[in-house]
Amino acid sequence: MMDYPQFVLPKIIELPSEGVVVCTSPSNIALVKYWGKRPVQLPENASISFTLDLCRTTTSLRYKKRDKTAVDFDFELLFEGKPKSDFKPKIQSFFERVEKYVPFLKQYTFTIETSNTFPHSSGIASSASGMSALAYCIMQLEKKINSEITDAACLQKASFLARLGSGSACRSIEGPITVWGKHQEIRGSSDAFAIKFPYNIHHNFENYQDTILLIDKGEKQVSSTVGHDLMHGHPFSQKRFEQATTNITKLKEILNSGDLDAFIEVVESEALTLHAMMMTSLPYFILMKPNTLLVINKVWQYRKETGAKLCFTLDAGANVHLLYPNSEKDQVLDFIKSELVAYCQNGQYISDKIGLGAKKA
Ligand code: 2P0
Repeated sequence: MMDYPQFVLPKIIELPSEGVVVCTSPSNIALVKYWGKRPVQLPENASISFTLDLCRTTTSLRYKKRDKTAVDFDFELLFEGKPKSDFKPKIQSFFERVEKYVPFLKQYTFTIETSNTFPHSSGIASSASGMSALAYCIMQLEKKINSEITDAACLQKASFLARLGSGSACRSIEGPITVWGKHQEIRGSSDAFAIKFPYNIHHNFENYQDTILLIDKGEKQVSSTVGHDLMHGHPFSQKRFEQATTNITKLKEILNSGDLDAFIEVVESEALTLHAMMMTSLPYFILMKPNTLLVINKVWQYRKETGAKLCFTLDAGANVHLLYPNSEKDQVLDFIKSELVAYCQNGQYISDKIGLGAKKA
């Protein structure tokens, strides 16, 4: 039986012969983290994230109809203008996974050109922006084939496809806040795709800021695939998945009430728990660097002294995301420049904020 029949393209009448679609999609930062999955690309717990605005991937998908349908996919990949063969396997397996939902892929020769607004190997999740941008491009092509698809269905299918490329990517299609994973208290939530947070969001979160401190740009010690895998047989995994579920319930309330102290508590606890899971798996990893800890302590000290609502979160790496309300922007940026830049590699940081997701470029 076919899984998710609602995402299978109805009979194809006519295919456009050639053209190009260009899309751009942002990264996102999880507040409640996705860490642990089961086949195929289904999360062990629901996660919720801020969609970012400026950290983006722009992808152009050039398509040309082949003379006859072949058994293989035919695509070329250019990253920042140059051929990039090491990205090909990931796209090959993405195509294999999504083909049954977008069965026209083998009928085209594709040239995929992609570039990021953020530095390569900066530790910013390029799989989230990259896979969501590609999925969104594919849906722009599907729209030309299936003009009856509604905008809402198109967004949902883009998220569904993006998930099959990289789990967190499904949360980048829409914004400002998305939820991925079935959760009893989030209406319409699903393991198969992310949805826009379907409740009222307090104005405290409008234009919420995320300044990303680039602490260490070294190669990732643990790929996300390995990382997720470490949650199988992990001594604390079940408790962790339950905790994430409870934290989503808490955040649902916090996003509505605007209680920033409660927000800080959930978000920082989630970040440290994610790293605690890695420190307590076998094999074990420490992905924070000394400067990560120094920054965290500075943030706590600043908060204590000023009462600011600044907090941190972490991805599966050493970089620190600083989250704070737009109303505190000037003071926090002064603090970052005077106290935190010294801990960043080459003094690098990226000022981003909450954003609205993928779009045509
Ligand atoms: C997240 N991360 O929720 C968590 C927190 C990193 C830390 O999702 O294997 O690249 O492609 O599904 O999405 C990173 O993992 O993993 C991730 P795959 P993905 O954002």
